[in-house]
Amino acid sequence: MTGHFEIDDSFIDDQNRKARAWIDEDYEALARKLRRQNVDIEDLVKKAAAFHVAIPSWGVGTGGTRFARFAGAGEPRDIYEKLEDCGTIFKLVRSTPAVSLHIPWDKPDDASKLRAFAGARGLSFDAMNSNTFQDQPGQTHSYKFGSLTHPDKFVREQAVAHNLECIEIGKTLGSKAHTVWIADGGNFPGQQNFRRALERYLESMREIYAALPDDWRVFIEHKFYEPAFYSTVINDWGTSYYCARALGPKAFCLVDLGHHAPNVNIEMIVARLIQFGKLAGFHFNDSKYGDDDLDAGSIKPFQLFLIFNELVDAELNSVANFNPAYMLDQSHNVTDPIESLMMSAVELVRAYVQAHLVDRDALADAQEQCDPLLALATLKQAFTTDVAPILAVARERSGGAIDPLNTYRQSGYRRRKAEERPGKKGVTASGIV
Ligand code: RM4
Ligand code: MN
Ligand code: MN
Repeated sequence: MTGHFEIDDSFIDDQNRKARAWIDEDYEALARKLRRQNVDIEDLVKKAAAFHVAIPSWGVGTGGTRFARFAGAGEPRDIYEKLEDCGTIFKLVRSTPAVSLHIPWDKPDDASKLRAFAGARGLSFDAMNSNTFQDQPGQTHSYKFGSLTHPDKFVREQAVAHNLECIEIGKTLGSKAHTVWIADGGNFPGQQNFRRALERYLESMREIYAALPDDWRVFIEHKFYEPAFYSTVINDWGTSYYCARALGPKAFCLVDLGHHAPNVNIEMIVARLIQFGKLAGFHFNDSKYGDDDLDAGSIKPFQLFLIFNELVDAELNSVANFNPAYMLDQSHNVTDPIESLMMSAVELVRAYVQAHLVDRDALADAQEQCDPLLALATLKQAFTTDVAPILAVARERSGGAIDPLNTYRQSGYRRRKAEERPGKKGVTASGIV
């Protein structure tokens, strides 16, 4: 892979020099404003620099809908090229040092080699993800009617074995968690016995749980519909919580923002899972209608902030068992995936820093005094503060770009990759990612 185009550190420095004038001015102005609120801007820069979110390996390829997929120029053609792109994102935004792998989409031929390749780019591996929602070439049993909950025990065994294989690969990669999302459910009333399906799920998950190394966690990901349109087996956070409890202390509940009905109070679900010590972490994305997999913060930035408000509250209170894994899970159908992932990572750091700006004493007072208006105003004050200079300075100090989008575009990275990676052009088959 040597000889492939990479964005040079000196190029980033050059671009940063051009942004110097405005960044210094804006940073100083914000520092003064925050000082009036008794906030030290340097503390927030440290918080911003410490926030990390994992990139999904499947996110750097162009996504699609069930109608079509329009391949982008210079798309990565294998996991090594995907890691090159993840390395580029990391280089520019600095908040994305880990990659979450989907198996078998990104099954490595040699996991040790892949780990070394990632390590050379400063990358490590976050949670593994299994795939029992598609059939693979040569597979013995079909998942058409389910996987871990299928009526046929041979199908269930095959699905369990696949999850064990993911854990094995993850051990070599240095991963410490395994995420299980199943597509199991029913399209028609009566198709599935609800209780029996959940019993089978637990039986299968117990086998997966038993294979977890001591220092691993397993994440249960709920979803209320799709691809099954009438019912899903792990449909909501309550079911997920019940299963995590039933499985044991290494099982936690993952919240994918797109896996809820519109208008559901997700921040409250997050608070509940924190309180019960069972929050695994997130698949961040945004949506208007369903599991749209749009870029984080693109539709409901206030909701994102309110979620981080709960997370920061837990962080500041050192809540037990609070160790959320942050991941993106998006499908980039019409944008350059690298650009979308960089901007999404930035949106998460923004929400995180803004949540740290909430005057928590004032908020607690307003709550105790039964003053809803002041409570909201306290949150809004943090949410409406433009923290962009903090994010830019945090990136710059850790070697990243003050303006990642512009730096990326100026670098010509995508054009160079289009030359290096020929062969994927025009309209191809539909596909989720
Ligand atoms: C699902 C779910 C999983 C993701 C797949 C591709 O809706 O979000 O996390 O792995 O899509
Ligand atoms: Mn997800
Ligand atoms: Mn999803």
